[in-house]
Amino acid sequence: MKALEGVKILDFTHVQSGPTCTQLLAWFGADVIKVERPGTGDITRGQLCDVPDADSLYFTMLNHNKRSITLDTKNPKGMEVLWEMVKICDVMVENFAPGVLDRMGLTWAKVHEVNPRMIVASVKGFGPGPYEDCKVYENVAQCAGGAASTTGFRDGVPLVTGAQIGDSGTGLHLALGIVTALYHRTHSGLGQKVDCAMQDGVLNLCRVKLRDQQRLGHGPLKEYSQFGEGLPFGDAVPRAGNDSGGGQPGRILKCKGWETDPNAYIYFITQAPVWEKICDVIGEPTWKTDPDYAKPPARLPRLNEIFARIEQWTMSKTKFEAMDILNEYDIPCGPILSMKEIAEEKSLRDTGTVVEVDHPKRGKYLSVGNPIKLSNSPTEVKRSPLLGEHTDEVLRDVLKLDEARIAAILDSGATGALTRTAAE
Ligand code: CAO
Repeated sequence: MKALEGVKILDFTHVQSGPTCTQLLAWFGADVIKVERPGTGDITRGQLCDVPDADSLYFTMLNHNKRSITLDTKNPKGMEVLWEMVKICDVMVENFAPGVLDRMGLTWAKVHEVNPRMIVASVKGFGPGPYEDCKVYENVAQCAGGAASTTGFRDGVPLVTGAQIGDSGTGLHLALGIVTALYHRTHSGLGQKVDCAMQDGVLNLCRVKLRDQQRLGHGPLKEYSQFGEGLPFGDAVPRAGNDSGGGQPGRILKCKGWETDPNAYIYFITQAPVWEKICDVIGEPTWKTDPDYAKPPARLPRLNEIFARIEQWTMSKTKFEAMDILNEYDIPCGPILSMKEIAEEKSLRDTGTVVEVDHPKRGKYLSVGNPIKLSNSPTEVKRSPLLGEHTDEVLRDVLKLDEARIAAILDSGATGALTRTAAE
């Protein structure tokens, strides 16, 4: 049995944040039924398309292991079906703009009355406050959650990161909230509301920067390069380039081939316990005892000089040669891997972190599998559903509606014209 087998999810999510959450739950074994608008479905099906007439990778990579039912919720018969789903599902997950669910009549009070065991989980851009009514996408969350103001270089503009911490990060938070509420329900017998705002999710991932904001009140941040450069700090945490956010100074350093390869770099951490080994590797044995370099506090004002010297060494090696040598001495480091290198990395394929999936309309493609590995509940990644592929199946086998009712629903157009044809 899969870990979440038996859990039924009414997946009312779209774009990225909500679908990431429900995809994880599906990978853990939940039966995730995605409700989509007839005709178009999740807007991402048609965004950033690369293969004609096939669902985009944007959609397929976020909606594995789900079923799809098309329902026009602006049609009364569509809402009727939706309420039938509310009655039998354990969790409803949604990430509509603020107010949409209420306008559909799916208020928490009404849902809780119809199915007191149902958990209703929502992603919104902001929690209660001045921006609660705003629509939000990834980069807005990164900006409002403190990530952008602390990312990039001191003399440059704020930067967003390629990691989708606003969307996928919030989806992860929401999934944890849902399984926690499911566990709580085993004691209470009741569902509850689970809310996660994207701003809050991003801030949670930026907590070291709120740490630094408070440290700033007690003096300069000595592990930031800016300190060694003698530049004064302002009243807010500055952008710190590639400085390490932890207590062990680190930087991205050039490796052999950097002039032509944009990813010929390595992240190098001058962890205190292995400082002597670092000195030996780079050929500066006197730094082991020299009072200007021997202890971490003495090194802090000299980080630029120290990393420049280490870089002379890394530039004489490829990033993989440097990795091999440094790992022998237990010196923490990591190559800057391109997406091409990651896609081709055998060990990631072996563990199911990168998977090849077959799709009837687009053929084979690569996706990121489940990064969370459960020993008794392994993940099998199955292709995303075609739009409305399971409409009939859900009406008949899941909701167990009788034929007359199904015919009335199909005739009303609530599931869309395509499904009607398929049913006939
Ligand atoms: N049938 C009929 N209508 C449907 C439907 C269906 N199956 N599903 C949704 N709709 C309707 C809704 O009822 C709503 O109509 P009204 O505005 O008339 O009530 C309408 O679709 C629009 O929904 P939306 O507001 O969620 O979509 P949008 O494109 O306007 O906004 C987004 C998109 C992402 C900005 C917004 O959903 C949002 O802010 N979500 C919360 C934050 C979030 O998750 N952002 C991350 C997005 S990327 O992961």
